Amino acid sequence: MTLKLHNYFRSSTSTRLRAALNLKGLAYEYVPVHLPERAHHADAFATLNPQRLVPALELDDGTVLIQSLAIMEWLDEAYPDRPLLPADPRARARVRALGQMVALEIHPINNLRVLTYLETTLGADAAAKTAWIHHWVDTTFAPLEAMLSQSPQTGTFCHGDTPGYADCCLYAQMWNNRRFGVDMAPYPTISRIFTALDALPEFADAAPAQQPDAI
Ligand SMILES: N[C@@H](CCC(=O)N[C@@H](CS)C(=O)NCC(=O)O)C(=O)O
Repeated sequence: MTLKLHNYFRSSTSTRLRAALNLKGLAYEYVPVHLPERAHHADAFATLNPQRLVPALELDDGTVLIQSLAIMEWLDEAYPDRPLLPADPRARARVRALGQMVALEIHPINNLRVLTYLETTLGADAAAKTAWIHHWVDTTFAPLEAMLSQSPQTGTFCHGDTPGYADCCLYAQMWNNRRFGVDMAPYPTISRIFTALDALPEFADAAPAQQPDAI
């Protein structure tokens, strides 16, 4: 199966999916979609994803999968080897919760189109946008740090010593945090997990700076 990943180097939803594909050992063709040039608003891209968001994963029969979390779940179903989610239902619920804290509570509020709306429609300046981003990261990173630091289920990674679904979400968010200067001092467990993930080629190769369209 040939997989074509329509994505952008700096997009954290793209980074999370690149890490997931790498963890599963699946090769893919990298198709850059230049978000600042609004390539995702071109009609050609809208035929792939009517939502005009990256990533989109195109399969060799023309099927296009969208929504990174749905795609990650599909990857586990289509390629059961090297699962992103653990087998035990309670463990799966914990891992989904950790990943979705980042993917559903931080990312959508700090997404490019939200920041653009804040600036162009509501008149927010750069400092206000940065304060917004930090606020919404901190709002979820504080409970995430508490959950990870207090649970015996946390290991080298978010859940035990095998990286997976939640780690893909966390790793990607950390690059946004760095870009926008989020202070990580209050989050030692998250920082430790990020360092462990970044030491793995599956994650390091998914990092924004390593992508062909990185600037
Ligand atoms: N929930 C979607 C979110 C996709 C998404 O918002 N992607 C961002 C990049 S990280 C995007 O395309 N933003 C374009 C924009 O905001 O205009 C997913 O997980 O795939």
